[in-house]
Amino acid sequence: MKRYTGLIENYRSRLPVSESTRIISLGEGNTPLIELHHIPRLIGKEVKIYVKFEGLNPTGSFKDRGMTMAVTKAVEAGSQAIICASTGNTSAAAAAYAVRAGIQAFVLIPEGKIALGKLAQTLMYGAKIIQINGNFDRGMALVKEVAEHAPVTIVNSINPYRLEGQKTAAFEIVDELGFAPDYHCLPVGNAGNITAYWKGYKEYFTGRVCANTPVMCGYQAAGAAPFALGEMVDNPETVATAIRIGHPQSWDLAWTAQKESGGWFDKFSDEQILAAQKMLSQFEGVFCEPASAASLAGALHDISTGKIPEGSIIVCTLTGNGIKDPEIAMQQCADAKPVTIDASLDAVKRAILDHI
Ligand code: AN7
Repeated sequence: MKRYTGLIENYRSRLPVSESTRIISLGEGNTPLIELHHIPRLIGKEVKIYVKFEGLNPTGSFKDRGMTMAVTKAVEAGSQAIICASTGNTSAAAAAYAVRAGIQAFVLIPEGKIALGKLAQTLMYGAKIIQINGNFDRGMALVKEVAEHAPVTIVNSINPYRLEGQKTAAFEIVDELGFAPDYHCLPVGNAGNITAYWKGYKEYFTGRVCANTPVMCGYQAAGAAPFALGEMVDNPETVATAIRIGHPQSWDLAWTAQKESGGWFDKFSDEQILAAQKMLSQFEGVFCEPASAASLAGALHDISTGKIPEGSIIVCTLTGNGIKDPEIAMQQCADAKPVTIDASLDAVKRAILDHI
């Protein structure tokens, strides 16, 4: 039996590590690619939709792919501390991998705009949390400035090793399907991930005769949609706090991915995003966080209009786990409060029979 020991070991030859590099890993990657069985039938379209469930990474999001690489390289370079600005998931991943490496993590987060699970994780891992009374974009600007004045390595996706790690998700998809999907749909915030996937697909097919890369589709929340609008947004707002970002860091790289792949950006309302999140849970048994569901919201919209034609094979990346944001989940199910009954056989029997 071959033990799975993380994505760096798995894709060593395609990543910037040497024989002597000490790998900082929590066994990230190798996440399931789940074919949706019910939703295509519900919408009455002949399409194959797979979801790449990145919520099953060690800290519950795709950020672990980038963080194993970024922290491995930071440690290799002798760094004693890492820093990031974050809407929540990056801070949780940075905190966990810092502990693993035995170094210090500092995280800047927008006060009151972090999902509860992400804050709880980051506290548990013991990172130094710095809350600011400003949004992610302001935090990111501050992190870039402070890194010039203090001995800390930035582990946001402007760190190129983050994208190196994240590109492995595309490798896994092609390895598993045996080919690339026709369309790849992603939620977009800073646009590091869509950039990394595109890099991964291109690298996978370099030098091969039947190069077949997907059309990249990037979906944003309507209130935080700089790519869909074609300009930066100063006061981004969305219930999907993970992608509450108005000044994306990978602006040029993501436009290149869009153009080279023949793809597009679009935006969807919070209601559409939340509806997709609930649909995935209630029809497929897959619970992702709100931001992640933007990928499916966009795919379903573009399938319904025919922009994504019938017969297509589509992959949607579900970037984070639904358990990260229990408050939104409870709001989503406000009209499905559990009933409380007598602790007797009779009452339990009645409660069951009422539902059959
Ligand atoms: C669940 O944690 O930016 O387009 O600071 O957590 O690569 O930025 C999170 C981003 C999508 C957007 N889905 O990815 C952070 C942060 C989830 C996320 C995105 C994020 P990018």
